[in-house]
Amino acid sequence: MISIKTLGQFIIEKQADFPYAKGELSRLLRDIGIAAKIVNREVNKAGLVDILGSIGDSTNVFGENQKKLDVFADEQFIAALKDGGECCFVASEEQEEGILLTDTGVSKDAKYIVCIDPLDGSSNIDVNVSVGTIFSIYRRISPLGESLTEQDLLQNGLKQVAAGYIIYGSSTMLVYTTGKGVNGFTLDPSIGEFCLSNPNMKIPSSGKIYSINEGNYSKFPNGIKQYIKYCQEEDVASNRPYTSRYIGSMVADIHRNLLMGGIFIYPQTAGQPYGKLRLMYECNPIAFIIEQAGGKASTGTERILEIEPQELHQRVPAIVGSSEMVDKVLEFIAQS
Ligand code: AHM
Ligand code: MG
Repeated sequence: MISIKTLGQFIIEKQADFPYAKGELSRLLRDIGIAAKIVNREVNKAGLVDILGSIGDSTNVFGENQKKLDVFADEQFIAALKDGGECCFVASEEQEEGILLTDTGVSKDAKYIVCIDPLDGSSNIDVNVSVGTIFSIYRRISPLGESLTEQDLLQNGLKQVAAGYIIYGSSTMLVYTTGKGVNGFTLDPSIGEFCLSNPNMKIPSSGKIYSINEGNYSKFPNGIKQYIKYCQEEDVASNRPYTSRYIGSMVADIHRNLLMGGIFIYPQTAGQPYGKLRLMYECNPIAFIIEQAGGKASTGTERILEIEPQELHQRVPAIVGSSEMVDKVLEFIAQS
C-alpha cells in the first residue's frame, strides 16, 4: 500500500508546532484548500466554455450563467472564508474595497485577515497556460469584538502568519508556509486530495533562469538593464549566458524558479514608477515563501517584507528568487 499524506493530515500534524494554537489557522488553511479544488475544477473546464456557451455575463446552452473565471474564483474563495468563520476581513485583487466578514455574524470572533489574488495571470486563462491563486494570512491586532482599524489591515509582510499559492498547471499544486519552511502538495484528481509531494522546499542559491518581461527593456532602470546584459554575456565560470523564461503568470514563473533556481523581476518602468505587482496579495506572500525556502525578495532598495503598506492595492517593484542572483541585481542597482 502506498503511504500518502494529505494536506488536511499535514495541517493537523503541524498544528503541534504552535503550542497555543486552537486550530483556527488550520481550519482557515483547510478552507482555502477546499476552495482551490473547486476553482481547479472550473479552470480545467475553461476550454469547454466555447462549446458550452460564451464567457461573460451571458447564459450558456444549459441556461446557466457563465462567469469569468477570475470572478468565479474570487466569489469561491470569499464564500469559503465567510462560511469557514475564521476570517474577519478579506482584501482581494478583484475588489476595490476590502470585505468585512464580521457583518454576517458568522465571523464575529474571527481572528484572521486574508489578502488574496484569486486568479493571477488571468490573461493566460484563455490560452491554456498556467494560472494561480496567491494568498496571505495575518492575525488581527485589535481585540475580538472591536472594530478593525487600519493597523489590522495594513500590516507589513513580516507579520504574515501564513502564505501560499496554488498553481493550476499540468498538475495543480498548493505550496504554503507558516514560517517554518515551505511544503508543496500536488492534487491527485483520482482521490480529490492535495498530497504532500515536495516537503521542505528549498530554492537553489543560484540558477540559470531569469524571468522578466524584456519587451519593456527600454523603460527599465539602468541597473536592471545592466543585469539583463550580464545574464546574456558568455562566461563559463558563472554558467552564463542564463536562460530567459517568462510565462507572464507570476505563480508559474516563481514556482519554476523555486524548483530550479532563478530570478523573477518585475521592476518599475518609466510609465509605472512602482511596477505592476501588488504588495499585499502578490509580492508579500511570494516573498514570505521564497525567503522561507532560502531565497530573497527585494524592491531593489528594500526587503519586500519590511515595507510598511500604505494602501491595500499598493504596487511595488519585485526582484525575487535565488539569493545570489538577487544580490547580483542589487549590486548593479547600487552601482547605477
Ligand atoms: P494580473 O493580476 O492582472 O493577472 O497581473 C499579474 C500578472 C503576473 O502574474 C505576471 O507576472 C505579470 O502580471 C505579467 O505582466 P506583464 O504582462 O506586464 O509582463
Ligand atoms: Mg494578480
